[in-house]
Amino acid sequence: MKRFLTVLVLIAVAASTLPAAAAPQMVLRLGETHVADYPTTRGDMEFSRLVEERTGGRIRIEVYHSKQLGEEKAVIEQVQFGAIDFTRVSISPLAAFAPAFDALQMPYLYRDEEHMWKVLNGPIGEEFLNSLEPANFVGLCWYDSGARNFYNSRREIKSVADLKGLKIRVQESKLMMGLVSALGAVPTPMPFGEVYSALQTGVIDGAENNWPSYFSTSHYEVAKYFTLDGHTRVPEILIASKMTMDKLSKEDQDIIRQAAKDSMPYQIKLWKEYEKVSEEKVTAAGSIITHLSPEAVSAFQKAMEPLYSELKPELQEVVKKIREVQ
Ligand code: BDP
Repeated sequence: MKRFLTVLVLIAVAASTLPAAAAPQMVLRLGETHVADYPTTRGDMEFSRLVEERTGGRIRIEVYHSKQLGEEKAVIEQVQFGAIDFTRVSISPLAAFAPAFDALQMPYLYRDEEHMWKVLNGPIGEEFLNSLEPANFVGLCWYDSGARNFYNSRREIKSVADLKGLKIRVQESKLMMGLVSALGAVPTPMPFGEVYSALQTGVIDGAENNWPSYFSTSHYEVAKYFTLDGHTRVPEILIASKMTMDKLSKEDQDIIRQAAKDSMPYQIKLWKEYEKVSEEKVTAAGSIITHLSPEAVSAFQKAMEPLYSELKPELQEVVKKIREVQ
């Protein structure tokens, strides 16, 4: 018994002298709209894992997925004021806080996916990440979001004319409202989380998104006509609150920036896999997938051209530079 007690005392002493590695010195929060297994959420988790590993556990970033901290617009506002430390969002709602971002999400802007990544990973993308500081954000990295397409519960969309009069939900973005109006449909801005029931009750006829979001939200259950028009590629972005970053040492800021960049290949790989899975699942569930003829695609592009002339001259310059990237 005496020996047993001595051992216990020794264990207690040893435990009390252990380095503090197990207890993080700083716990930060990241808000994410998507569910736990969605590629952006898994990218956030990889970012968090790398930060924890590289700071020896001093900094822990907790990922609150599935809108636990709120819908995108509200979360962006809180990041701006330092109440939430990080978020991963679509650049569409972010453009309300940093209008130049509209230049990166114009319809049919990129020739293809490779072109988009050249732009984002090159000097233009870097400039955009750095441009957020006056708005009190720090841009960290980009994630993949594929291309967005229209879907609805009423009819197959084979041409621009088929969209006429349909009520289409858009993100809380002026540009997206203009885009839907340019096609003769009626834009209805609404938070992401309200779209399923709005489709189900007929408050809206349709929405637009990529394969993974169409699948993961179950929108395919209530809007089975999906047209592959690929009107936009809207990158995802990981941002930090400038207030949070300003509290950290230069070394920790660098660790965070690098960890974000290093989480990109992982997110992009998962994205590709999840795009395929989503396409298979919604097709098996009975969605009607419509491929557009080249003429129909040209008509979509033509209908959206006025959006380019409505852009501010400085953003038209950015668009020109993006198009020049080879
Ligand atoms: C998804 C984005 C998400 C957006 C959502 C939407 O990943 O961040 O909020 O679209 O349409 O593709 O609101």
